[in-house]
Amino acid sequence: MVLTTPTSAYVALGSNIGDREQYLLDAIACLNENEDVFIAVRSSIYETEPVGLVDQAPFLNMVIGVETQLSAQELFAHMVSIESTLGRTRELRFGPRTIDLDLLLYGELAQDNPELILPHPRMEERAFVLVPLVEAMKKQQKEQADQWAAKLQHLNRKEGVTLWKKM
Ligand code: PH2
Ligand code: MG
Ligand code: MG
Repeated sequence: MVLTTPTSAYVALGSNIGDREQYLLDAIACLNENEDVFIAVRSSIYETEPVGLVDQAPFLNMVIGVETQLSAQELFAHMVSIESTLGRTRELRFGPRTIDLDLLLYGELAQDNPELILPHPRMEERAFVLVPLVEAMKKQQKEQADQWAAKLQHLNRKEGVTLWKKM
């Protein structure tokens, strides 16, 4: 067995169909089922107004931090398979979904692979990502949290993100 130092990665979760909280919790449980993924930290759950396609139900969003031995590609593939297990269909870009799992950060990795761009290309514009990300990071990597908190400060649209369940 090859043991390598695990990488810290951050995953954003979102749901706006059905039992939204249960989808978030089921997705975390599925991620945790992989023996090479350890859930290190989770943010609170936020209720958020839809962004992009605004005529749809409000989302629940949260961010978790994981420690993983998987490569970014492997982790991403695992996330996509969880989405389909939990009934995600892709009819409309930015449209309603039972569960959406987005890989935000994988260690320091920056890559432009069109299949998986890292860091996530739209995260800096999205308060529904940055608010829970900063909360999760603060529990773990204070310095990195400050850096993202500064980006959140610069965001004009911070409204529409409400604490829904404190964790
Ligand atoms: N996800 C989208 C599009 N719009 N809006 C909110 N509030 N939360 C989301 O997770 C979200 C969205 C595409 O992934
Ligand atoms: Mg998304
Ligand atoms: Mg997605």
